[in-house]
Amino acid sequence: MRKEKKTTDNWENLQNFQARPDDIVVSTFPKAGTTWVSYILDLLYFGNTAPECQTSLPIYFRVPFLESAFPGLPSGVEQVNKLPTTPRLIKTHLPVQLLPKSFWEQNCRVVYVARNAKDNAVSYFHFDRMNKAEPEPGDWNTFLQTFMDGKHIILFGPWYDHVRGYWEKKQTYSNIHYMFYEDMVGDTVREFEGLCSFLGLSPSVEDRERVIQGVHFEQMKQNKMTNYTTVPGFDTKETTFMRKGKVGDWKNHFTVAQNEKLEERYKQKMKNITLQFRTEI
Ligand code: PPS
Repeated sequence: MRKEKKTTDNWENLQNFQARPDDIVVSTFPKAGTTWVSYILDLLYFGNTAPECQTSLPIYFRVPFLESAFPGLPSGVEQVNKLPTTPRLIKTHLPVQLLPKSFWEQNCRVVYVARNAKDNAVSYFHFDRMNKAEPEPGDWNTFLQTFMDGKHIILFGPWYDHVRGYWEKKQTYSNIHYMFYEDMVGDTVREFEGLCSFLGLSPSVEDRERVIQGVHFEQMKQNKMTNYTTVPGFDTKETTFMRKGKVGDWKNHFTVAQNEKLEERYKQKMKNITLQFRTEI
């Protein structure tokens, strides 16, 4: 809530953000694979031209979080405005209707990553346990209830509306590339190729290998520039940002009753849509 308050203080600035046509937006509901795709993009565009950044600048400075407004740090908008790179890679969790309109006017490319609701909820729960800048998430059952009710994070709205909003936008705005976390885990190479094709990039065999190796879960978990261990507000004693990186961990968390309840809610909220998720691979 505290973070949301700061973001709303900066709301006008955010909504008036001036996009450039070559900006690339990475949009997700939190914990759906933002850092993974951000790092793929960063390596693709700047792995060769700015290799020193790979060892000195954490990913959250290279791909700023647009709506962020943390005390003592420049806002996300200020950080993006100061980015020296072309293209600018920009992270957001804003739901489609709150994304600054300039991105649409400039016909910017948007890479959206969606993750199945069950694993997304589990990942978010552990993240909230670790993130001391946010209120405690309570126990798993309490957390899951607020997540299912769509009340967990007001600014980004319910998971259902988020994934649905970008899916529906894609029907009329062709510059959205809609990806699934489960597909990325299942076949990283194929998803990487699809992303390159959307971006109009044809990396050399060596570059392709370098990116694919570099973005492997274990590599990113060890890499201080991508594993978020440099963030002071994260208490990593019990869990870490790069936690498991798996599809289906929800099975280790949900009771049968919790699963039935989510399935029921899911059916109501996700009817009349062609969007399909896999909860195991
Ligand atoms: S955030 O805070 O919204 O930016 O978090 P986000 O990066 O979207 O999501 C974090 C989850 O993504 C997993 N992750 C990965 N999985 C597989 N492979 C790679 N390379 C990878 N990088 C990040 C990370 O482990 C979090 O998921 P969980 O399930 O908690 O492990």
